[in-house]
Amino acid sequence: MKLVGSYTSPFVRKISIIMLEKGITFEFVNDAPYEAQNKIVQYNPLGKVPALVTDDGEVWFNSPIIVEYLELLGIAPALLPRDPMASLKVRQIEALADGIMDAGLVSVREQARPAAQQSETELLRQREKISRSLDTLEKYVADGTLKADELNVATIAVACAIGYLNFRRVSPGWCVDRPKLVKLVETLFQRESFARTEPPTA
Ligand SMILES: N[C@@H](CCC(=O)N[C@@H](CS)C(=O)NCC(=O)O)C(=O)O
Repeated sequence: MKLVGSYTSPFVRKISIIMLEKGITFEFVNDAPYEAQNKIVQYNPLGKVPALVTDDGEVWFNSPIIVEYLELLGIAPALLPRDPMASLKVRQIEALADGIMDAGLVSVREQARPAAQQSETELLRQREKISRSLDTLEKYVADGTLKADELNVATIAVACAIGYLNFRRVSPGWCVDRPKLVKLVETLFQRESFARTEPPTA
């Protein structure tokens, strides 16, 4: 299998981690969606990463769809519960984590524009999305919906989203007053799959 993506994308990291945890061998095709000459549209007309190319040449894109495909392969460990409603709840938290990644990405793109063109209103909207979502996640850890010792699509996505906030220094004070969430992500960050997919600093 081939995973098309960039090393800095949190969505790509989520998929890389899932494949590493399942022991699926894959070739990483490094391409940068924001660079002019990228070839990502060959795989995904939206020009977004990740895209997964199977050994049969079938292409899957949008990370939740790729997750679904990987789970369908039936390779342990299962990262979604077998019960459909329990699975949907895990997917809902994945969607929340993906939304944090989206908001982080919009913030980074906005801040990359010339200072005079940046919108403080837009940056504030994105910061508020992130803050509300993190508060919700803190509650999920407090009430046991999310567990630090449980490896599933939700905990992986949450740790990837927060890893991206740390990497891009978006909402740098995110850990203040969210001690349970801090503990959860620190537990996940200790895994080899997370260490191996840390975004490059240079
Ligand atoms: N919902 C998509 C989001 C993917 C996404 O936004 N990826 C970013 C990189 S982190 C991208 O490729 N952006 C390029 C663009 O928007 O043109 C997913 O889950 O795969």
